[in-house]
Amino acid sequence: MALLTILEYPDEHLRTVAQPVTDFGDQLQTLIDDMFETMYAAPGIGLAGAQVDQHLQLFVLDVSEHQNDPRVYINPVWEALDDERKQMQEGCLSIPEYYAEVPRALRIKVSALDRHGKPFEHEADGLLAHCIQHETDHTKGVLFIDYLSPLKRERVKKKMLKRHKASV
Ligand code: GNR
Ligand code: NI
Repeated sequence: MALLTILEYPDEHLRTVAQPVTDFGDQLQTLIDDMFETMYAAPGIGLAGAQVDQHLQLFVLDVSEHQNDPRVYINPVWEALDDERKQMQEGCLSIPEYYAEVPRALRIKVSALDRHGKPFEHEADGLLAHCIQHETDHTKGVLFIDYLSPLKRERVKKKMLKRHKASV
């Protein structure tokens, strides 16, 4: 297993629209294992391919209290089950140390493939639903700060550029 490098905003690669996964071979299995290791080490509750510069429609997540419920979603699609939305404080491993309230669908149904290409679907609410929407956004090159005002987004960008300069 290996720890992967997580891209940080405003890295333009985070804006890449991911391709569907079609090959469920060894390379994909290694990528998934490495993504779990990277997510748990960060630590984070989710990690999308785009964040480790792999522009495939996939993400891993684990929202359990004891980090013992690893899940993989490949070629995911979700739909809201009703009109109810909820604000939740979000963070992103690609935008370290910045948190903001983001409104998202409260209850969703998600359909995806597992790591062997087998379809599954389930309903989700609360943190899991937020996380699935956040991760699916990554597969489209969308970041949670895109839902904030342009002014706030500009402040985040400045803060991140300063941070990257400081770490050189
Ligand atoms: O670790 C993470 N926490 C989090 C909190 C609220 C909503 C979404 C997330 S996902 C984030 C990890 C990450 O950046 N995934 O893309
Ligand atoms: Ni993220």
